[in-house]
Amino acid sequence: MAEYKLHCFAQSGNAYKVALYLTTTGADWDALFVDFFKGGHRSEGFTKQNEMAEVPVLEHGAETFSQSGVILDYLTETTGQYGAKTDRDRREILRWLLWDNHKLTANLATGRFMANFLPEDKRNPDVTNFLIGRAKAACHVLENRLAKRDWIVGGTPTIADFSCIGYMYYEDEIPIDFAKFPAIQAWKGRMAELPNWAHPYDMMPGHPLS
Ligand SMILES: N[C@@H](CCC(=O)N[C@@H](CS)C(=O)NCC(=O)O)C(=O)O
Repeated sequence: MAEYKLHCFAQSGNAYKVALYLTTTGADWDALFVDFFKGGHRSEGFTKQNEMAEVPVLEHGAETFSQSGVILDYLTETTGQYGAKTDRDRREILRWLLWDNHKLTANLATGRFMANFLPEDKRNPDVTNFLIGRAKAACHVLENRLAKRDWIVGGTPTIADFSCIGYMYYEDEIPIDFAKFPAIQAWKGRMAELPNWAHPYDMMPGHPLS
């Protein structure tokens, strides 16, 4: 049995943040499929592990964690990789994790969901446009940050990068012109050079949707 078990599905950028971390650090991990589109995250078995009914969930020995930011923080302790080197950087990483969850991922993920996965008769273009507008504003913030530096915090990749990259490789499913964000595009290229990088659809189960 693998050391880490990640409850995930291929369309989940939040799960990808952790899956990519586990993969590039060479951790021994297995993906446990959550059938999200059939309500698997709301099942009794799943909510016993995570009362928030959200993917991802990580199991490690007797410990179970949810919230990708918390999981990434935990993994920096167990693997010793991609964490902060100073107290100042630790706070900077936390600042970007909070921002990512609130402004970047929240809007990118929900806008993408509305545009691609919600049944067509339930889609509301006004809501989608609002979310994508918010996501674009967040992308401008990230673009400005990355225009003068290779990584979000410090001089090497950290879990802040793993968090913010979560949805970036699903670009074909997000109605944003990413060509207008050259620093983000270059950073995605650098992340894709990390060991064993793969696209989320090739890293986690459940693609294509059946
Ligand atoms: N802040 C959470 C967000 C997790 C999240 O929203 N996951 C999605 C799947 S990508 C989910 O399970 N959503 C369930 C729902 O909104 O009902 C994290 O970083 O783990």
